[in-house]
Amino acid sequence: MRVITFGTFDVFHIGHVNILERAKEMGNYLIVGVSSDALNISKKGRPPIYSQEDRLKIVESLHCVDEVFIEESLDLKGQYINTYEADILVMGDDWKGKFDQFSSICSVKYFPRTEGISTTEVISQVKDLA
Ligand code: C2G
Repeated sequence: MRVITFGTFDVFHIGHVNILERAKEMGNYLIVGVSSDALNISKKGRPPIYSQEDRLKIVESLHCVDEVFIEESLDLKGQYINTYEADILVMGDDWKGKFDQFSSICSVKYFPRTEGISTTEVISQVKDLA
């Protein structure tokens, strides 16, 4: 089974590893769409800390990840699912319900987020230490 997931994966942390490992357990081939810098600015109103090239390289280096690409737009999700012939779409439950429309082309699963960590919290903790 081919699994696809999406994310920014900025300031890579244990919550990211956990969802990617859980996604891989759903099948045998994991494809990850890494949000472009421009998409991150439009979603979060700020540029990511790490560039899209670096974030792509970090995610690609994980042994649970088989293939990566840059996610240019949230609106292309259906197209990405078809292009990469994904059987299952996995997302964290902060996106719960948001991608249910794709259940006509693949199975859609939401996993609980890892508690107590987020890129925003890490950035703010580092700022406090500086
Ligand atoms: N995540 C998690 N636990 C955390 C933090 C993140 O399980 N503590 C999951 C999110 O739910 C998401 C993935 O890790 O499934 C990537 O998180 P982000 O980098 O924050 O991705 P996001 O900016 O939400 O982009 O098309 C969808 C977007 O590209 C998702």
